Amino acid sequence: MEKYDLKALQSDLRSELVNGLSEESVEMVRELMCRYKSCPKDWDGKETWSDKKYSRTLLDKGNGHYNLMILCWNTSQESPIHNHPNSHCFMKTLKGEVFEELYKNPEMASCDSCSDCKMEKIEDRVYKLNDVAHITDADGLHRVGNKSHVDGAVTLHLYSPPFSSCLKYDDDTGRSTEVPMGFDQDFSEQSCPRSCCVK
Ligand code: CSS
Ligand code: FE2
Repeated sequence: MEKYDLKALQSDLRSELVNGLSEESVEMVRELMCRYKSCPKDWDGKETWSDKKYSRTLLDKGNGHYNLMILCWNTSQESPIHNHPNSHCFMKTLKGEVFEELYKNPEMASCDSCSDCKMEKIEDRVYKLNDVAHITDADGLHRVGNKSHVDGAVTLHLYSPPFSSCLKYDDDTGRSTEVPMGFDQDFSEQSCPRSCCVK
């Protein structure tokens, strides 16, 4: 059987999301990301590691319908609690293991009087090699990170529609601040816009 590598996944994502993500295509995207089994040579040269913050490397702009990217989480690095504005977030573990803390979205809370509420955690989750997660703001907000003091972790993310800033939330007050989200590397120009030949 022909190997289902990252190029094949990118090509299938292009086809599946040619008109953007619909509710019906959510399961298909999840299945495609599950079907792909992590192989480090597929993203050879696309990892980058920082001591300051997890890094973000853009692989594909999906004709404007989504962003596909690789995140490298150095030891003990984590994100703030954040949202994914009006977007679907799919995350697959390519290397190591990442944790996810899921929080209630204060925007969905019924308590109007409360503008200073500690963020309420709903669940702790762990995503091992090849696991795929999916979240929208309706499910909640999350913090993602790498608890290991020894090993880095690598994750593959698909956001549809794409976004270039998100809200981060203060743990103690629930107050949000808009933060721009840049890329440390961009390989998207190397992806052919046609689904037949993603490089
Ligand atoms: N949303 C974060 C990563 S955790 S899903 C980001 O894209 O930087
Ligand atoms: Fe996230």
